[in-house]
Amino acid sequence: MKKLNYSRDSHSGQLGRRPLLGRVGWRTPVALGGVALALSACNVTNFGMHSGATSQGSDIFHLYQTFIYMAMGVAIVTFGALVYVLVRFGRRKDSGVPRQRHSNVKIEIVYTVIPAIIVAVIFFMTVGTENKVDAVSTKPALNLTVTGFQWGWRFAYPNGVSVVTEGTSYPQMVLPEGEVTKVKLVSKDVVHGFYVAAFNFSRYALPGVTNYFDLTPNKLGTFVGRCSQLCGLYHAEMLFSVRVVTPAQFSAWLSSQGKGATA
Ligand SMILES: [Cu+2]
Repeated sequence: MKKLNYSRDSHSGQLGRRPLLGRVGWRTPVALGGVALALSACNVTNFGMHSGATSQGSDIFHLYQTFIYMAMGVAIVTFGALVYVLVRFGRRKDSGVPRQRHSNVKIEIVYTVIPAIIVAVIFFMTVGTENKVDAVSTKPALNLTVTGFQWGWRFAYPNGVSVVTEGTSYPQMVLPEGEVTKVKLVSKDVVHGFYVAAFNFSRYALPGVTNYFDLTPNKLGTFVGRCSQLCGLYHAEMLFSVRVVTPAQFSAWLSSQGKGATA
């Protein structure tokens, strides 16, 4: 049988065998594995994403994290198969090319059905999480109206309390931890975006459209908020902050604001 040469020497241009793994050696995979281990030791299981300071944001985070783990599984299987082929058929001097065939129906069905199942799983997980995140409570603990305008925000609480951008001061939204706040989001003029990175949440504030969503903070702290839509000259100044406090601190804050407003 005539031997087939299936790689070309890149320097001489002559046909010859230069197995890939022979050149790469075993050190590269081991080094890459070491880097991966070192990264996982530094708690990078967030994969660059916020873990979510609301229950809705945590749901989004867990969905994203699951996607990454699934992608890692796919990567291990595909790269594992690739490395197997390189080692099994690339190293020996006279092993020749693997047995050639026109098709393998069993394998083709497997590698069509498995990705289809993965896509279906991802789809239904996404729909489930989105429905949870977009669900709006009928009995929220707090109703809050957020208005975006050029160029600032108004956070209107019940009993006439409202916090608004004034001059160069950024407004602060105060929310009770562990309770559902139902936000009614509107715009006075152009398209704005209500965006809190730590909540993994962004939503349009559209003129003529009212959007509703729930925020259920599950972490105490202060978080940066921004306008996520380029809305004109001072768009970059449309900053705000969200301070999450305990329900008791929240009622104390709200009543103190109420007294200030009526005084
Ligand atoms: Cu804006």
